Amino acid sequence: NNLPTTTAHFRHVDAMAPHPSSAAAKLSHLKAVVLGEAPASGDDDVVVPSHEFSRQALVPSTQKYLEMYKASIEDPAKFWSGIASSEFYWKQRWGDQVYSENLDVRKGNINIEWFKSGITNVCYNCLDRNIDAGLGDKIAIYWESNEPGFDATLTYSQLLDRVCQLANYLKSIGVRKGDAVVVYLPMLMELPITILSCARIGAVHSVVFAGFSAESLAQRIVDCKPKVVITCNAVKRGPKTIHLKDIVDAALIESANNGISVDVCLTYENRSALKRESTKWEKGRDVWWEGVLHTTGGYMVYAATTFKYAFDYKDSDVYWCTADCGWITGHSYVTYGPMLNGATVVVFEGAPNYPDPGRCWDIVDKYKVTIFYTAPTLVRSLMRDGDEYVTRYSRRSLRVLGSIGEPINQRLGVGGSRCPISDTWWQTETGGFMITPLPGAWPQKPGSATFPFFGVQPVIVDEKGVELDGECSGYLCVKNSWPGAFRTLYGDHERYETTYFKPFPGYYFTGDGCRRDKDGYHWLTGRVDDVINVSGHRIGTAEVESALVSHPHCAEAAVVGVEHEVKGQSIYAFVTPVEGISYSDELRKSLILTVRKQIGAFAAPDKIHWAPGLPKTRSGKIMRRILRKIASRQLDELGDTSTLADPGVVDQLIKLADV
Ligand code: 6R9
Repeated sequence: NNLPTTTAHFRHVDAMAPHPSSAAAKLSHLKAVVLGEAPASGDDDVVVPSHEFSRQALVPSTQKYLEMYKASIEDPAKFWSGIASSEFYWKQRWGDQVYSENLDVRKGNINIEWFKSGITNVCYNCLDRNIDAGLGDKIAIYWESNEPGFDATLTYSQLLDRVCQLANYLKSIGVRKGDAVVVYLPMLMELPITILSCARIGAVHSVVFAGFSAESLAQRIVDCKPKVVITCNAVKRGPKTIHLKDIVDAALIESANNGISVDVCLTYENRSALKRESTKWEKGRDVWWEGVLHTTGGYMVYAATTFKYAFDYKDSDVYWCTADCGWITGHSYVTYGPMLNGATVVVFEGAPNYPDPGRCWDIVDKYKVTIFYTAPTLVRSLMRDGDEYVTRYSRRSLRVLGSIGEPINQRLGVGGSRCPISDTWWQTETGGFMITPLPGAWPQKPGSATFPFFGVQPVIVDEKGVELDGECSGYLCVKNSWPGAFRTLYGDHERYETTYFKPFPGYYFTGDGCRRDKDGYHWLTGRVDDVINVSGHRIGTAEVESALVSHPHCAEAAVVGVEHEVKGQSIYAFVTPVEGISYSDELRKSLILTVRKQIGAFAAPDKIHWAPGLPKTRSGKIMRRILRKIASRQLDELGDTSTLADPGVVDQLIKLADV
């Protein structure tokens, strides 16, 4: 019952309802073309793929999906080994068993293995294999700089040359298979080049999003003890120049203080942002980039296959994903997924609203982008600036849209626009899409990620871990393994088991809530744990709280997420100052600065709410449920406060809400 039922869906597919409806037609071009127009009503809005789209789609009907899905569940070994051997190069084939798994903590250690003892190289599969197949002169990357008018391209052959140079350099300074390389780069071509070079020589790349602070970077350096850190001297984002190398310098001092010194800091000269003459330099450690020249198998097969089907990829497509390679989306769907398919990828260095909010559509027209994959938060932020920035551009090349990162706001939902939208639900942990529309295969419902990808068996369980049937809502788990599944937490297998497999024995627990409707569509309802999703960036409440309490004037802090028009959620912090310190604007600013410094600007609280005390149970647990209600000003929905150690705390907090 978590699959499309034929009656409900074929009716719609066969009907091939004409759209958009007249109500929808009144809505703005922005909503219509970028992410579809707003649905008129609730769940039951069904958007049928156009006949034209379905006819050419890789999965052209619900029936075809059901056939393939059943094959993937009934015999996963056959399904995935078929794809792995027909579409990838393996130096050595895997052993007798395609996969083995234990996802049940009651039966021993958690263990997921796919294509065991197979030998392959994901970089070889991205580049050499495609070049051998005749794609050498195909554009691999369109690079668009921050400044309109500055751009560059690399063909697959040129990309391979650049990757080999860097891979050779890394080898020459002693980077070996299994060694870690920390990468702190913005969206230059050098970022995918670096990722692929590491993969080529078997080095583990730890890409740190270039928005993280020196302290966060230092922590990651200490964790993975790399021989080399790769960065660039500076980057421009919009009108601002950010001196990345200075941040790395500070991080290297900090990590050296913690006993980890790094031999080489390889620095790319990003001339349009800063000339090398003005770059601070530490002789002996710093080297200019020039002249210098997950487990792999399962991740590779999964990233490539999900990319192909969820975006209905064709050789002639030009693909643009707006994510930064510092996050998982940039790994699976800027670099590996598309390149394994030999796709042409746009890499954009700059900010989406620079020099004006039309930049994205300018890029779409300039490169004739056909598949555009982005986050609802970006669209919301651009929508504030009005339609004229959108309608100025034709956007005619677009054929498929994808969305990622958060439950897609109803108002931005699909509504019968020309392009199908893949609302892809997945996680860093899953490596690739898990629940996603296959455009062309079945009708969509705005706001729903629809049905599971091949080989994925999602289940919804209640708080006791009992699987629920039919229409229901509860905790989203997965019952089996899939090739892209993460195999452990680096260096901490115990935490891996505790966090993901112990909450509901027998299943992988996603941390998300989910509802299944009468037609079997899945609706993600957001995190049920202490994770806040700000502009698609996943932030743990504990991380922000510990940054706040490290401030000498902060006694206690509790952080919750509140709904935010553009960011999805924003960070709202309740702070109790230490005895004798009173609230002040200065303290507020300095607390925010502490978080920016320790984690990064994207994690800074939007609101500090002074709290003489926090609502706690008698056992001392902070009741976040109450804090969330206060933060979102739903004061009449506070619920039962009688179990609090001191119910008076709540009234105090309400009084201070607007101080
Ligand atoms: C790829 C990525 C994962 C969390 C996930 C969920 C939320 C992602 C979503 C979505 C609703 C979607 N999420 N996609 N919620 N609909 N289409 O974002 O990975 O940074 O690990 O975040 O994002 O809450 O659990 P990650």
